[in-house]
Amino acid sequence: MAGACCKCPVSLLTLKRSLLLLVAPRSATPPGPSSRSLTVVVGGRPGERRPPAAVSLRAARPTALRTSCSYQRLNPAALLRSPCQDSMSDSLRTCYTYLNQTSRSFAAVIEALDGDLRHAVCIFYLVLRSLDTVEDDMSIPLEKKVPMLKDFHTYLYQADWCFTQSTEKDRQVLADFPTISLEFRKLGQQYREVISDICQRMGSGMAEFLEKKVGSMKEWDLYCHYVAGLVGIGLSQLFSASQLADPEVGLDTELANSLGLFLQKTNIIRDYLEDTQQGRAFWPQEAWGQFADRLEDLAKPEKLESALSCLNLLVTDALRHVPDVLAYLLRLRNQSIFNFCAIPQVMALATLSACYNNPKLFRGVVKIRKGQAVTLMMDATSMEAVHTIITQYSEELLQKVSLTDPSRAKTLHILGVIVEKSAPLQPVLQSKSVHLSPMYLSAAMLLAALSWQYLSTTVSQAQGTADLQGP
Ligand code: D61
Ligand code: MG
Repeated sequence: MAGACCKCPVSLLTLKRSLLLLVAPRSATPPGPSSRSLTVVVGGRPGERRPPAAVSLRAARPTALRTSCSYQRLNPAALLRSPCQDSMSDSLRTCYTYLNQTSRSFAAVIEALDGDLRHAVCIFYLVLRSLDTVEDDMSIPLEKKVPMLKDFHTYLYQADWCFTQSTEKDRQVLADFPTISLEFRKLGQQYREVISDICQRMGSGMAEFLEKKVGSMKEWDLYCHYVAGLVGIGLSQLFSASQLADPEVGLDTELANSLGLFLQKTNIIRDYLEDTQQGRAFWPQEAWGQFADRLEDLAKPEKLESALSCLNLLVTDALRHVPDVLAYLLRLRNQSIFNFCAIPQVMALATLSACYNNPKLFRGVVKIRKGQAVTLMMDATSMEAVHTIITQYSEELLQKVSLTDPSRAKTLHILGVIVEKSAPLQPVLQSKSVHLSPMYLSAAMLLAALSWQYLSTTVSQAQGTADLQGP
């Protein structure tokens, strides 16, 4: 097992403190135009350096996953303890500064990871953020960008490679790439191999999509696989390499891919307006082509009904990944890895629920409330809690499904599957009388409501078809 870097007991508490800092208001510059992080709640990735007090460089002792619903409460006395600091090289410290500057969504959960996995994931993030900065930079001509993306993995072993001409918000990671690649080369071989392999595959995938649009739904899955599914796959291999997760976690690439697809699709759906205003198109043509001649037309007020149908179709497609996410989380045994994986996923579900059937998505930014985000981040630390959260959002979504939505039957079906998977059968009968928890009862009632709605929808659709076909 990967050893702890120092002896101070760092637990969920540390993460929760970091998360509170994460959502605390700060005077960062507004997110840059291409920012696609998971911080629907608090804006995008900050454009300016985080104050040193908010940068929490802490190591953690590996912790087994909590299995009960007994939530750890914040202990005010513990808040007064000073966080332990690693003995870190200047270059590694700089990497953590870059992590905090470039990721508001993932920095806190990465910093709370146990043992040497923390550094590996931090460097993995920075390498891929650098690659993505090249992909997003519209000022680099295609004939230069394509080979850069394809060769990027080789720069990891060129000590002085850097790129100083980027115009992107995160250009510093490219300008100071030697600091990142130095720390990469210090990682264990088992980590370096994973990072380099994913970097190579993502770079080629990005290059492939520079020259073509996202057409079919299959191509949507493929693009999201390259830019986010591969992150899930690489992370899972890093977890297993650290021995903080079982080998099967790293081997099951389908489940790992789904975690990334769920996050990326959510961001692509949410960022419709920002992306189209900048001439970027990530919504698949197979979806929007059913409702409009041009993707930008969905933002026209007279197209609202079509726009909502298209939006709901894409949300329904993204929800397909939730059962895999649950199956993946069930395999995790380490608390820090569980938090790292579960928190972004529940935030994404909350975002999807806020976006579903929401006309505001075509006029501006859809946000989930700050308080809602804090609750999610604090709570999503056990499988039971994740089940409860998912059931609640399924219920919220169910209430929004309109009778006339073309994807209604599909949406109800996938919500039914999700709720079923979120309400595992009570394994133990606690006394002679059968005791069912409120969570179980609520899920069962929701499932019954879903089945009823689903059946009525499919029956009325069948009748509609029969009517059309005549006797
Ligand atoms: C568990 C925990 C975190 C996970 C995961 C499983 C599976 C996948 C991911 C995180 C990746 C989620 C990507 C969602 C955010 N999308 C982007 O940042 C887009 O760029 C994708 C390519 C770069 C990926 C960099 C990355 C992100 C998160 C990480 C990570 C690497 C490494 C470790 C942990 C988390 C987006 O970026 C635009 C922008 O934000 O400027 C884009 O260009 O579409
Ligand atoms: Mg990108």
